[in-house]
Amino acid sequence: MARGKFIVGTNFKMNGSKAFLGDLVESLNRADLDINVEIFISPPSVYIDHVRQILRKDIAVGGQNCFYKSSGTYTGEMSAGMLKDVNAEYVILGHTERRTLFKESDTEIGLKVEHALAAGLKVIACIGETLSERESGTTFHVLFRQLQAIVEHVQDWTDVVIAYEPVWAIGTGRVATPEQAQKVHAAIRRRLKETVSESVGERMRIIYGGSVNLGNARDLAKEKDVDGLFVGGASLRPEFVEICNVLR
Ligand code: G2H
Repeated sequence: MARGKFIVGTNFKMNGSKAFLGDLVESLNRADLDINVEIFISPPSVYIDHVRQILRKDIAVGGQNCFYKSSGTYTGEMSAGMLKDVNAEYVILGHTERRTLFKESDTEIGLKVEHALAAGLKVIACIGETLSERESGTTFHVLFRQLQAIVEHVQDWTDVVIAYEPVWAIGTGRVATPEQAQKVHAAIRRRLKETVSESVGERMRIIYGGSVNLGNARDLAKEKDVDGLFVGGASLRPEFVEICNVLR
């Protein structure tokens, strides 16, 4: 069963400015990019509309978060419909920084995934264990708990991508080894086969994030259950273009 294109996505987090993003977009617009790779970039929300207007159309734009209500008295929040309105195609949900710094629960993330899919966005649903959870042997327990909260809120999985982002690898320079990533991705796939269906598990694109850079991208991408790369820090540097071409 076909799994869809390899994905390379960014999470710019709270970085950049209109000028910086303008330069970055210009370099992507000029780049010779692999047509076999699906690419999306996720600027801070205030820049999404601008970036969408200046960026080449074969690269998608995504949001880094959205709320689970369509509109109303939710100061500071944005809905999935609003992201759609400015032509975002993707939204990142459940990133560890949302879970820890902004206290988002598994349930809240499940609700957000449901809301975003209903609005027609594609969802990058993030799950990941902390270092202490890994060291205490609870990695799979934690990942499957986070995954279950998403499973309970999804009917149609067509527009879902799972991002495995070990918290201990995020922004630390300590990337998971290809073997570590493969082992977890295979386990997530197996779990989806057991809890959702054989075909959803088989077709699900599971991407890896956490200190991805040009030096480790190729080896990670070779693993059979690594269906893409999710890039933070390195996406703000010129090497991002080469990471996009990692399959060449
Ligand atoms: C994890 C990752 C982006 P970085 O958040 O998904 O960031 O590559 O900086 O570890």
